[in-house]
Amino acid sequence: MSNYHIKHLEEYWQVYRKSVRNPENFWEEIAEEHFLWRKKWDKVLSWDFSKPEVKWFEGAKLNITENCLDRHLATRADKTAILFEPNNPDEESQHITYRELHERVSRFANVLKSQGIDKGDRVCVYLPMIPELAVAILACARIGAIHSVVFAGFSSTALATRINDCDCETIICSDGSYRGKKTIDLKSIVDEALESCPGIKKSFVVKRTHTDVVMKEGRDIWLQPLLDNASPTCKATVMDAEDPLFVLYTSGSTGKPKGMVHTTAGYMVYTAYSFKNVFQYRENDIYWCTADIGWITGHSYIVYGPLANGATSVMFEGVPSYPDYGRFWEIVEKHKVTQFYTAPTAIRALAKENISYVDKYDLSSLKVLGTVGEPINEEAWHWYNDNVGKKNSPIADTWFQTETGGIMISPIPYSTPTIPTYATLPLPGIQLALMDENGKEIKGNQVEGRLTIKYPWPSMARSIYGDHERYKNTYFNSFENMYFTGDGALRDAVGYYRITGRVDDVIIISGHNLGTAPIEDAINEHPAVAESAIVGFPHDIKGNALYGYITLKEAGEGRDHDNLRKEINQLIADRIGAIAKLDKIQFTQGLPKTRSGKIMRRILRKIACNDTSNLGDISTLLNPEVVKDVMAKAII
Ligand code: 6R9
Repeated sequence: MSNYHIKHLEEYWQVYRKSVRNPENFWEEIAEEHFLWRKKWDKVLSWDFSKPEVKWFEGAKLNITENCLDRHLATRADKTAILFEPNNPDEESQHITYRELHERVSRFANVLKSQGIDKGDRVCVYLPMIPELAVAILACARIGAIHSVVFAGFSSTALATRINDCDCETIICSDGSYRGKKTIDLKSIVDEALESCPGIKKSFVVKRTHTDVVMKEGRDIWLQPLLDNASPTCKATVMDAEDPLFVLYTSGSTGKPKGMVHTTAGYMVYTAYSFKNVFQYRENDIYWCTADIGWITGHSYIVYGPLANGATSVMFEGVPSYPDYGRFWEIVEKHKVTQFYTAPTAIRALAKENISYVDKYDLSSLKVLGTVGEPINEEAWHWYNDNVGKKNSPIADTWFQTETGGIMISPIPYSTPTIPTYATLPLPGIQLALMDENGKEIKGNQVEGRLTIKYPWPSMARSIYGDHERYKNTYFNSFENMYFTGDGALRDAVGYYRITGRVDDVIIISGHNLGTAPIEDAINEHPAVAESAIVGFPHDIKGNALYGYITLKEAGEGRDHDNLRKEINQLIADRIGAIAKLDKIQFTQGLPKTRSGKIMRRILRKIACNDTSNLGDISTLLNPEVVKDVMAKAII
């Protein structure tokens, strides 16, 4: 028997040790017991990080949708698979059962097939968070087409770049989307993008907002009539373990976005296993991840991981602030959500608002909380723990990347300890190492370095679409025989990991390496501070000095800025040391963020260095107006 579901600390260590002693054995047992294979593998793993080449479950045949859908029909046909919560709270929620989802995916898959889409073809999916998004990607997977989801908040330029990079001939989009009070004209964004995408032959359009759209003859097709006429059953295409399942773009700070290629069997096994353990998932739970499916978190932990476990996964179309800041909590109460998984940026935004928005609702159904995407600062962690979890729901601070496919470092709620700002422990099968600048592993505890992974895990990306050389250079050239994450981390006296931020963001002051996360964490402790971002700028004596961009809570508005500056620097001196004091502090209305909520320090660094002629790739920027404002008021 494999230890598929870890239940206490001792068991964690036991499982972890076993997974490291013999990784192949460990994953093989899990794959054997918990999935449906058309044919089992000939070899569990072959790998060579110098190429790099990694193959899991070679020779196996399967279809991931048979694992996410068909397999559940015998016992869970009437169970809700996707619980759709619309943007407008007055519109009814939809409970889509496994039987219905199976049928909808099959119809959609038949439509794609009848339109000439084949195994290996790339299909761009540009849809809001409506059930058709999940259905569309599963339909692709059903027939072996490779989906490439582009977050439906991206601009036409960002969309076009991704369509062209991935050689897509098909796009699935919608007439429009709802986001809070706004209705967005998605179709015209697509039309604009397609002007520079000569490769696109067909565009399938889902009706959501009933907005007037222009349908281009010969290219644009309404989807619904096709679905109505399609057969409700569709034989799944048998895939090889290493056949690509999807491409998902991660924005590099410069240059082209990278289309990470994920393959079938390993991705399925790892996302299913990590979902089950990190969220301590049990049969009747109602699990909700607030991410967008256009992000790896949504792929792995709204769609594939939960459905592979036969779970009920909530899919929310709207935003946390509509109709008011209580919306998340209203949904938790309404559906008796048991696991709630969100991002630090959302937590900080909600913590800024009146606590009555939280207190109004009954959150007693919650058992596990999760966070992902950025380092969570201590204050936000406590706010989440106290007000949402009522000190009763462990917080899984989950660290992972588009490239890793699944969660790599996280507490296992109810089994391993949680510590504010710490992602804590690697999941079973994940072998971490911290490296110094000279490429030497830093052993022992109470050390800090570059976070790397020294052994393959099943859900790792296999390549960058169309550019394997770039894949090698970006991830495998920094340290021999290791995958380099690009993040810095520290391992404390006990061996728990804390992510200190992107290594690119590290600031060297008088010879000391300072990660951004711990300093921002100290700043955010100040009662007047809502959020902060620090960057370095050149300094004659220290080499670099620190520039802080700080947004204030309502309580801080109207306070004397010079006093605030002193208090904040005092806090930093107390918590970290005088070396980390800020030379310049600019109070701003907001911070530039990516659309998945990450602070773009790269732009702030350019502003601090008075070098704003070329801000690099800003196609994923959420709030361009903030950049202008920050630039106008920069302290140079
Ligand atoms: C899942 C996701 C990956 C980068 C990653 C790191 C940061 C993610 C984090 C975290 C600290 C956490 N990150 N989770 N930093 N603590 N719990 O976010 O994927 O969009 O590819 O970003 O996000 O810097 O390297 P992706």
